[in-house]
Parts: sequence; structure tokens; C-alpha cells
Amino acid sequence: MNKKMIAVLGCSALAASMFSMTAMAEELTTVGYAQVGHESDWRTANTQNYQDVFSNENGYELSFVDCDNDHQAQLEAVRNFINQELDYIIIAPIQSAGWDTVLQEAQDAGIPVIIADREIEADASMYDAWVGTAPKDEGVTAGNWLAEYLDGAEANILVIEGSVGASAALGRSEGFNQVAEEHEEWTILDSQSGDFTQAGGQEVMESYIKSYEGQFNVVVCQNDNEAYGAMDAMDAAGITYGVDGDVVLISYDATHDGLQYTLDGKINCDVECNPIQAEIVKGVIEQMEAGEEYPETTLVEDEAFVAPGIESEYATTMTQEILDGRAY
Ligand code: GYE
Repeated sequence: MNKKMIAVLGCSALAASMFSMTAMAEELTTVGYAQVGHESDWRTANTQNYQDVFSNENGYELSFVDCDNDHQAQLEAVRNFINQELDYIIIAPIQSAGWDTVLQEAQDAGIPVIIADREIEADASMYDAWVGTAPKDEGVTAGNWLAEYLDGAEANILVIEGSVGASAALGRSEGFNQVAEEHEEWTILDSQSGDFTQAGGQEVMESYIKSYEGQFNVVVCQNDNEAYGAMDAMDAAGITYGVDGDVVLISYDATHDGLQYTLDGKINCDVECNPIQAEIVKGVIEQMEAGEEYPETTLVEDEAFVAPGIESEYATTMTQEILDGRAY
């Protein structure tokens, strides 16, 4: 074979591979995911899940944007997806309010929008589908469990809320408060945002300890990371919590480490919120792609877990086996 032939061969091989690359790129469905941020273990698991499921191997090109808990940045991310003319847009809304304008822009551009994880205040006609969890139900579960556990005893409660304006925080407060209102023997001493972070939980708990030391016997943290921060603050102040402690500790999410603390009896009750949602969203997109009917709303089911030694009508008692089965 002479040099010229090799050059020709090389050229056509290159052309062939370029052709197949273009064909491949054309086949991929482009999806934008405007993610809340990276505030918690729950969020990390959710991000990983989307990156695994919306992979090139599965036929997707995912544009992932971490919006760092900034509503304006999230609106900007969605506008960029619209400008790029992506096939589908998924939004995990940082806050529930303020979506009408950008959703109208997506609708005008003919790009289907799926709201995931949290809820928004916009009319359901403004987006195409919703997949997520039910924070109000989670709040009711936490309240019902506490009522069952305390069995009429007095409760002086401190709440560390999630991020201001997030449906996950609003709903958990609403559900829990609904049960609290039925109990005259309960007082909510204070309720402040820890922003769903460990540092936030610690900071709020430290300030609570200064203001309410000796006056509280229940702490409700609206996610596991806040609970870790609150535990650090209580440890530093010599306040005991959990099944053998002076303070009943309630958390939400039931991520692996949260459940480890529940198994260890440090968290009394951890209400689950499942971050593994991408496969469901992908299913909805596939149905949309095929022009089939698809569910407009899909609720991801949650349960609740309690420390060993606690039996509950509302929650499952933790075991090592349950912990071993928890991947996130
Ligand atoms: O509970 C928390 C987070 O939106 C349900 O957001 C989610 C919440 C979750 O960062 O850990």
C-alpha cells in the first residue's frame, strides 16, 4: 500500500467516524436540569441519580446547572435552556413563587417543562408534568409520630426550617403545625431557617440554646444535614438528645447517615423523602417523546423510621438491614 492510499483510507475512516458522531449527537435527546444547588446529602444523591439516568448511553445529553440556591440564577438557567432550544426542561424549584413569566417563555418556545422534587405556585397549565414528594404529608407524619410518642406529655418545640420559600420547608411546617394545633400541651417556642445545611442547622441551634436553654424538649430539623449541625451544637452545650436523652430529635430525608443516627438512637424519628426520582422523570419524557399519554403528576412515596425500642403506627423501627439497603 502506498502513502497516497493510506491517506485516502485515513480520510474516509475519519469521515465515517465524523458521520457516526453526528448521527449519534442527533439521536440524543437534549435535557436541561436546573438543580437547586448542593446544600444537602439528599441533593447530592438527587444530582447523582439524574447524571446516571440521563446519560449518553441512555440516549440523553444532559445540561446540568447547579443554581446554588439562588432563584435569579435558576431563572437564568431556564432561559439559557430555552435559548439553546433543548428538547425538555426539568426544574427543581428553589422557591415555590415567581415562575409564571419564565414558564410562559418555555411554553411560547414549545419546550415541555417538568417540575421535579418540589412544588410551585403556578397554575398546572403552565407546565407539562410534575414528579416529586409530598412535604405536607411528611410534616403530618412527624406530628402524628410525636403525639403518639409523647402520649399527652408536654412539648416545648424548636423548629429548624429548611430554605425560606421552598415548598419542602413550607409543606413540612404546614403539616406539622396542623397536628400541633390539635395539642394544647404543645408550644412551638421558635421556628427559624437553617437553609437545609449542616452549618445553618448548627448556627440556628446555637442561638436557640442561648435563648431557650432548659426550656425545650423537642427539636425538629427539616432535613438530616440540619440535624447533624443541631447535634453538634447540643453536644457542645452538653445537652442530651435521642432515645436516652432529654430532647426528642426529629429529622426529615432519611438519607444513609440520618438512618445511621436513627439506628444509633440519636435521632428519634426520621421522616423519609426519596431523592431517587430521575427514572420516573425519564419515563415521563419517553411517553412524551412517543406521543403517548403520560401522568401529569407522580407522587414519590415516602415512609418514616424510628429508633430501636420505639414501636409506631406511623413509622418502621430501624434495623441494620434497612440501613444496609440504603444506598444514598
Ligand atoms: O429535604 C433537603 C433538600 O427538596 C425535598 O431539599 C427536597 C429537600 C430535602 O436539600 O435535604
